[in-house]
Amino acid sequence: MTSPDELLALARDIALEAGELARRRREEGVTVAATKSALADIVTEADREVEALIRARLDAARPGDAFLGEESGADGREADITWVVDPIDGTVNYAYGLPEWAVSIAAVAGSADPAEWEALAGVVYCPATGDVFAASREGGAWLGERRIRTNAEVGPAGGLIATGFGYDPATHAAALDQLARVMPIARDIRRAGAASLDLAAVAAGRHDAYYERGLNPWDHAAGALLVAEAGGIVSGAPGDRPGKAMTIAASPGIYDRLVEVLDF
Ligand code: LIP
Repeated sequence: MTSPDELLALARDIALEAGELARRRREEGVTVAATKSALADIVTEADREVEALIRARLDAARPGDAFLGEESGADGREADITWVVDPIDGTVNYAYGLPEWAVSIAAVAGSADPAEWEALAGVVYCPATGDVFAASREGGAWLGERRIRTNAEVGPAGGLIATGFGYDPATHAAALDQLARVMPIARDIRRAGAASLDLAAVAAGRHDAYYERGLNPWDHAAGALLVAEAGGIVSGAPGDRPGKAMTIAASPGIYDRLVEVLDF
């Protein structure tokens, strides 16, 4: 069986190549190819091209593995390892020319079901900043060569808490009600627009917590491993795995308070 660190080395190499392609396409100008689940949910030609590159590199290196990508879906293979990929997480930021977008690649044991998989390795690469966040199971979480950990404690002013809003306008009223309940425990709120980078920020102590409803497996597969390996707590609703219903990632010093105000 390939070790998590070997899977991580492959994921990192591919993420760097994919991120460079995405960065070049951004400089050349971005074309929206289609909308998906809602008018605001766009896919660019670069999303599709970058995912095709990642898929080709993984197929060449590990032809027996399975694949689940945001743009091309699941290949339906039965395999010991499944690669869960968001080629450009933060697509809207990418299309507008904002820097908060990332290549997110994770390797999981078992199926591509967040309720069942065991995350083994994950990389979140932000070409705009050069930040390479990486984690392997029981290997810790890293930013470049530096080991990262969630914040040891949350100050008296409250937590720096990130969140996001889904593409479906029908979900926004409930999300705003939830945000109103969170504000009393927050020093401030951040909304960066890329779940993988929000999760990486929790792992690196740049956020105290992050929560969002409606995430897809590829949005959180790598970032959730980063947070867990950095000493944070990752869940869906309490006792559940992260998923569509809810994703929560927090330093231990604020997790319980956040769960309480989210009021499941
Ligand atoms: C995005 C997430 C973000 C969420 C957006 C969207 P995409 O993923 O990273 O956190 O708020 O609605 O789901 O579509 O850019 O890959």
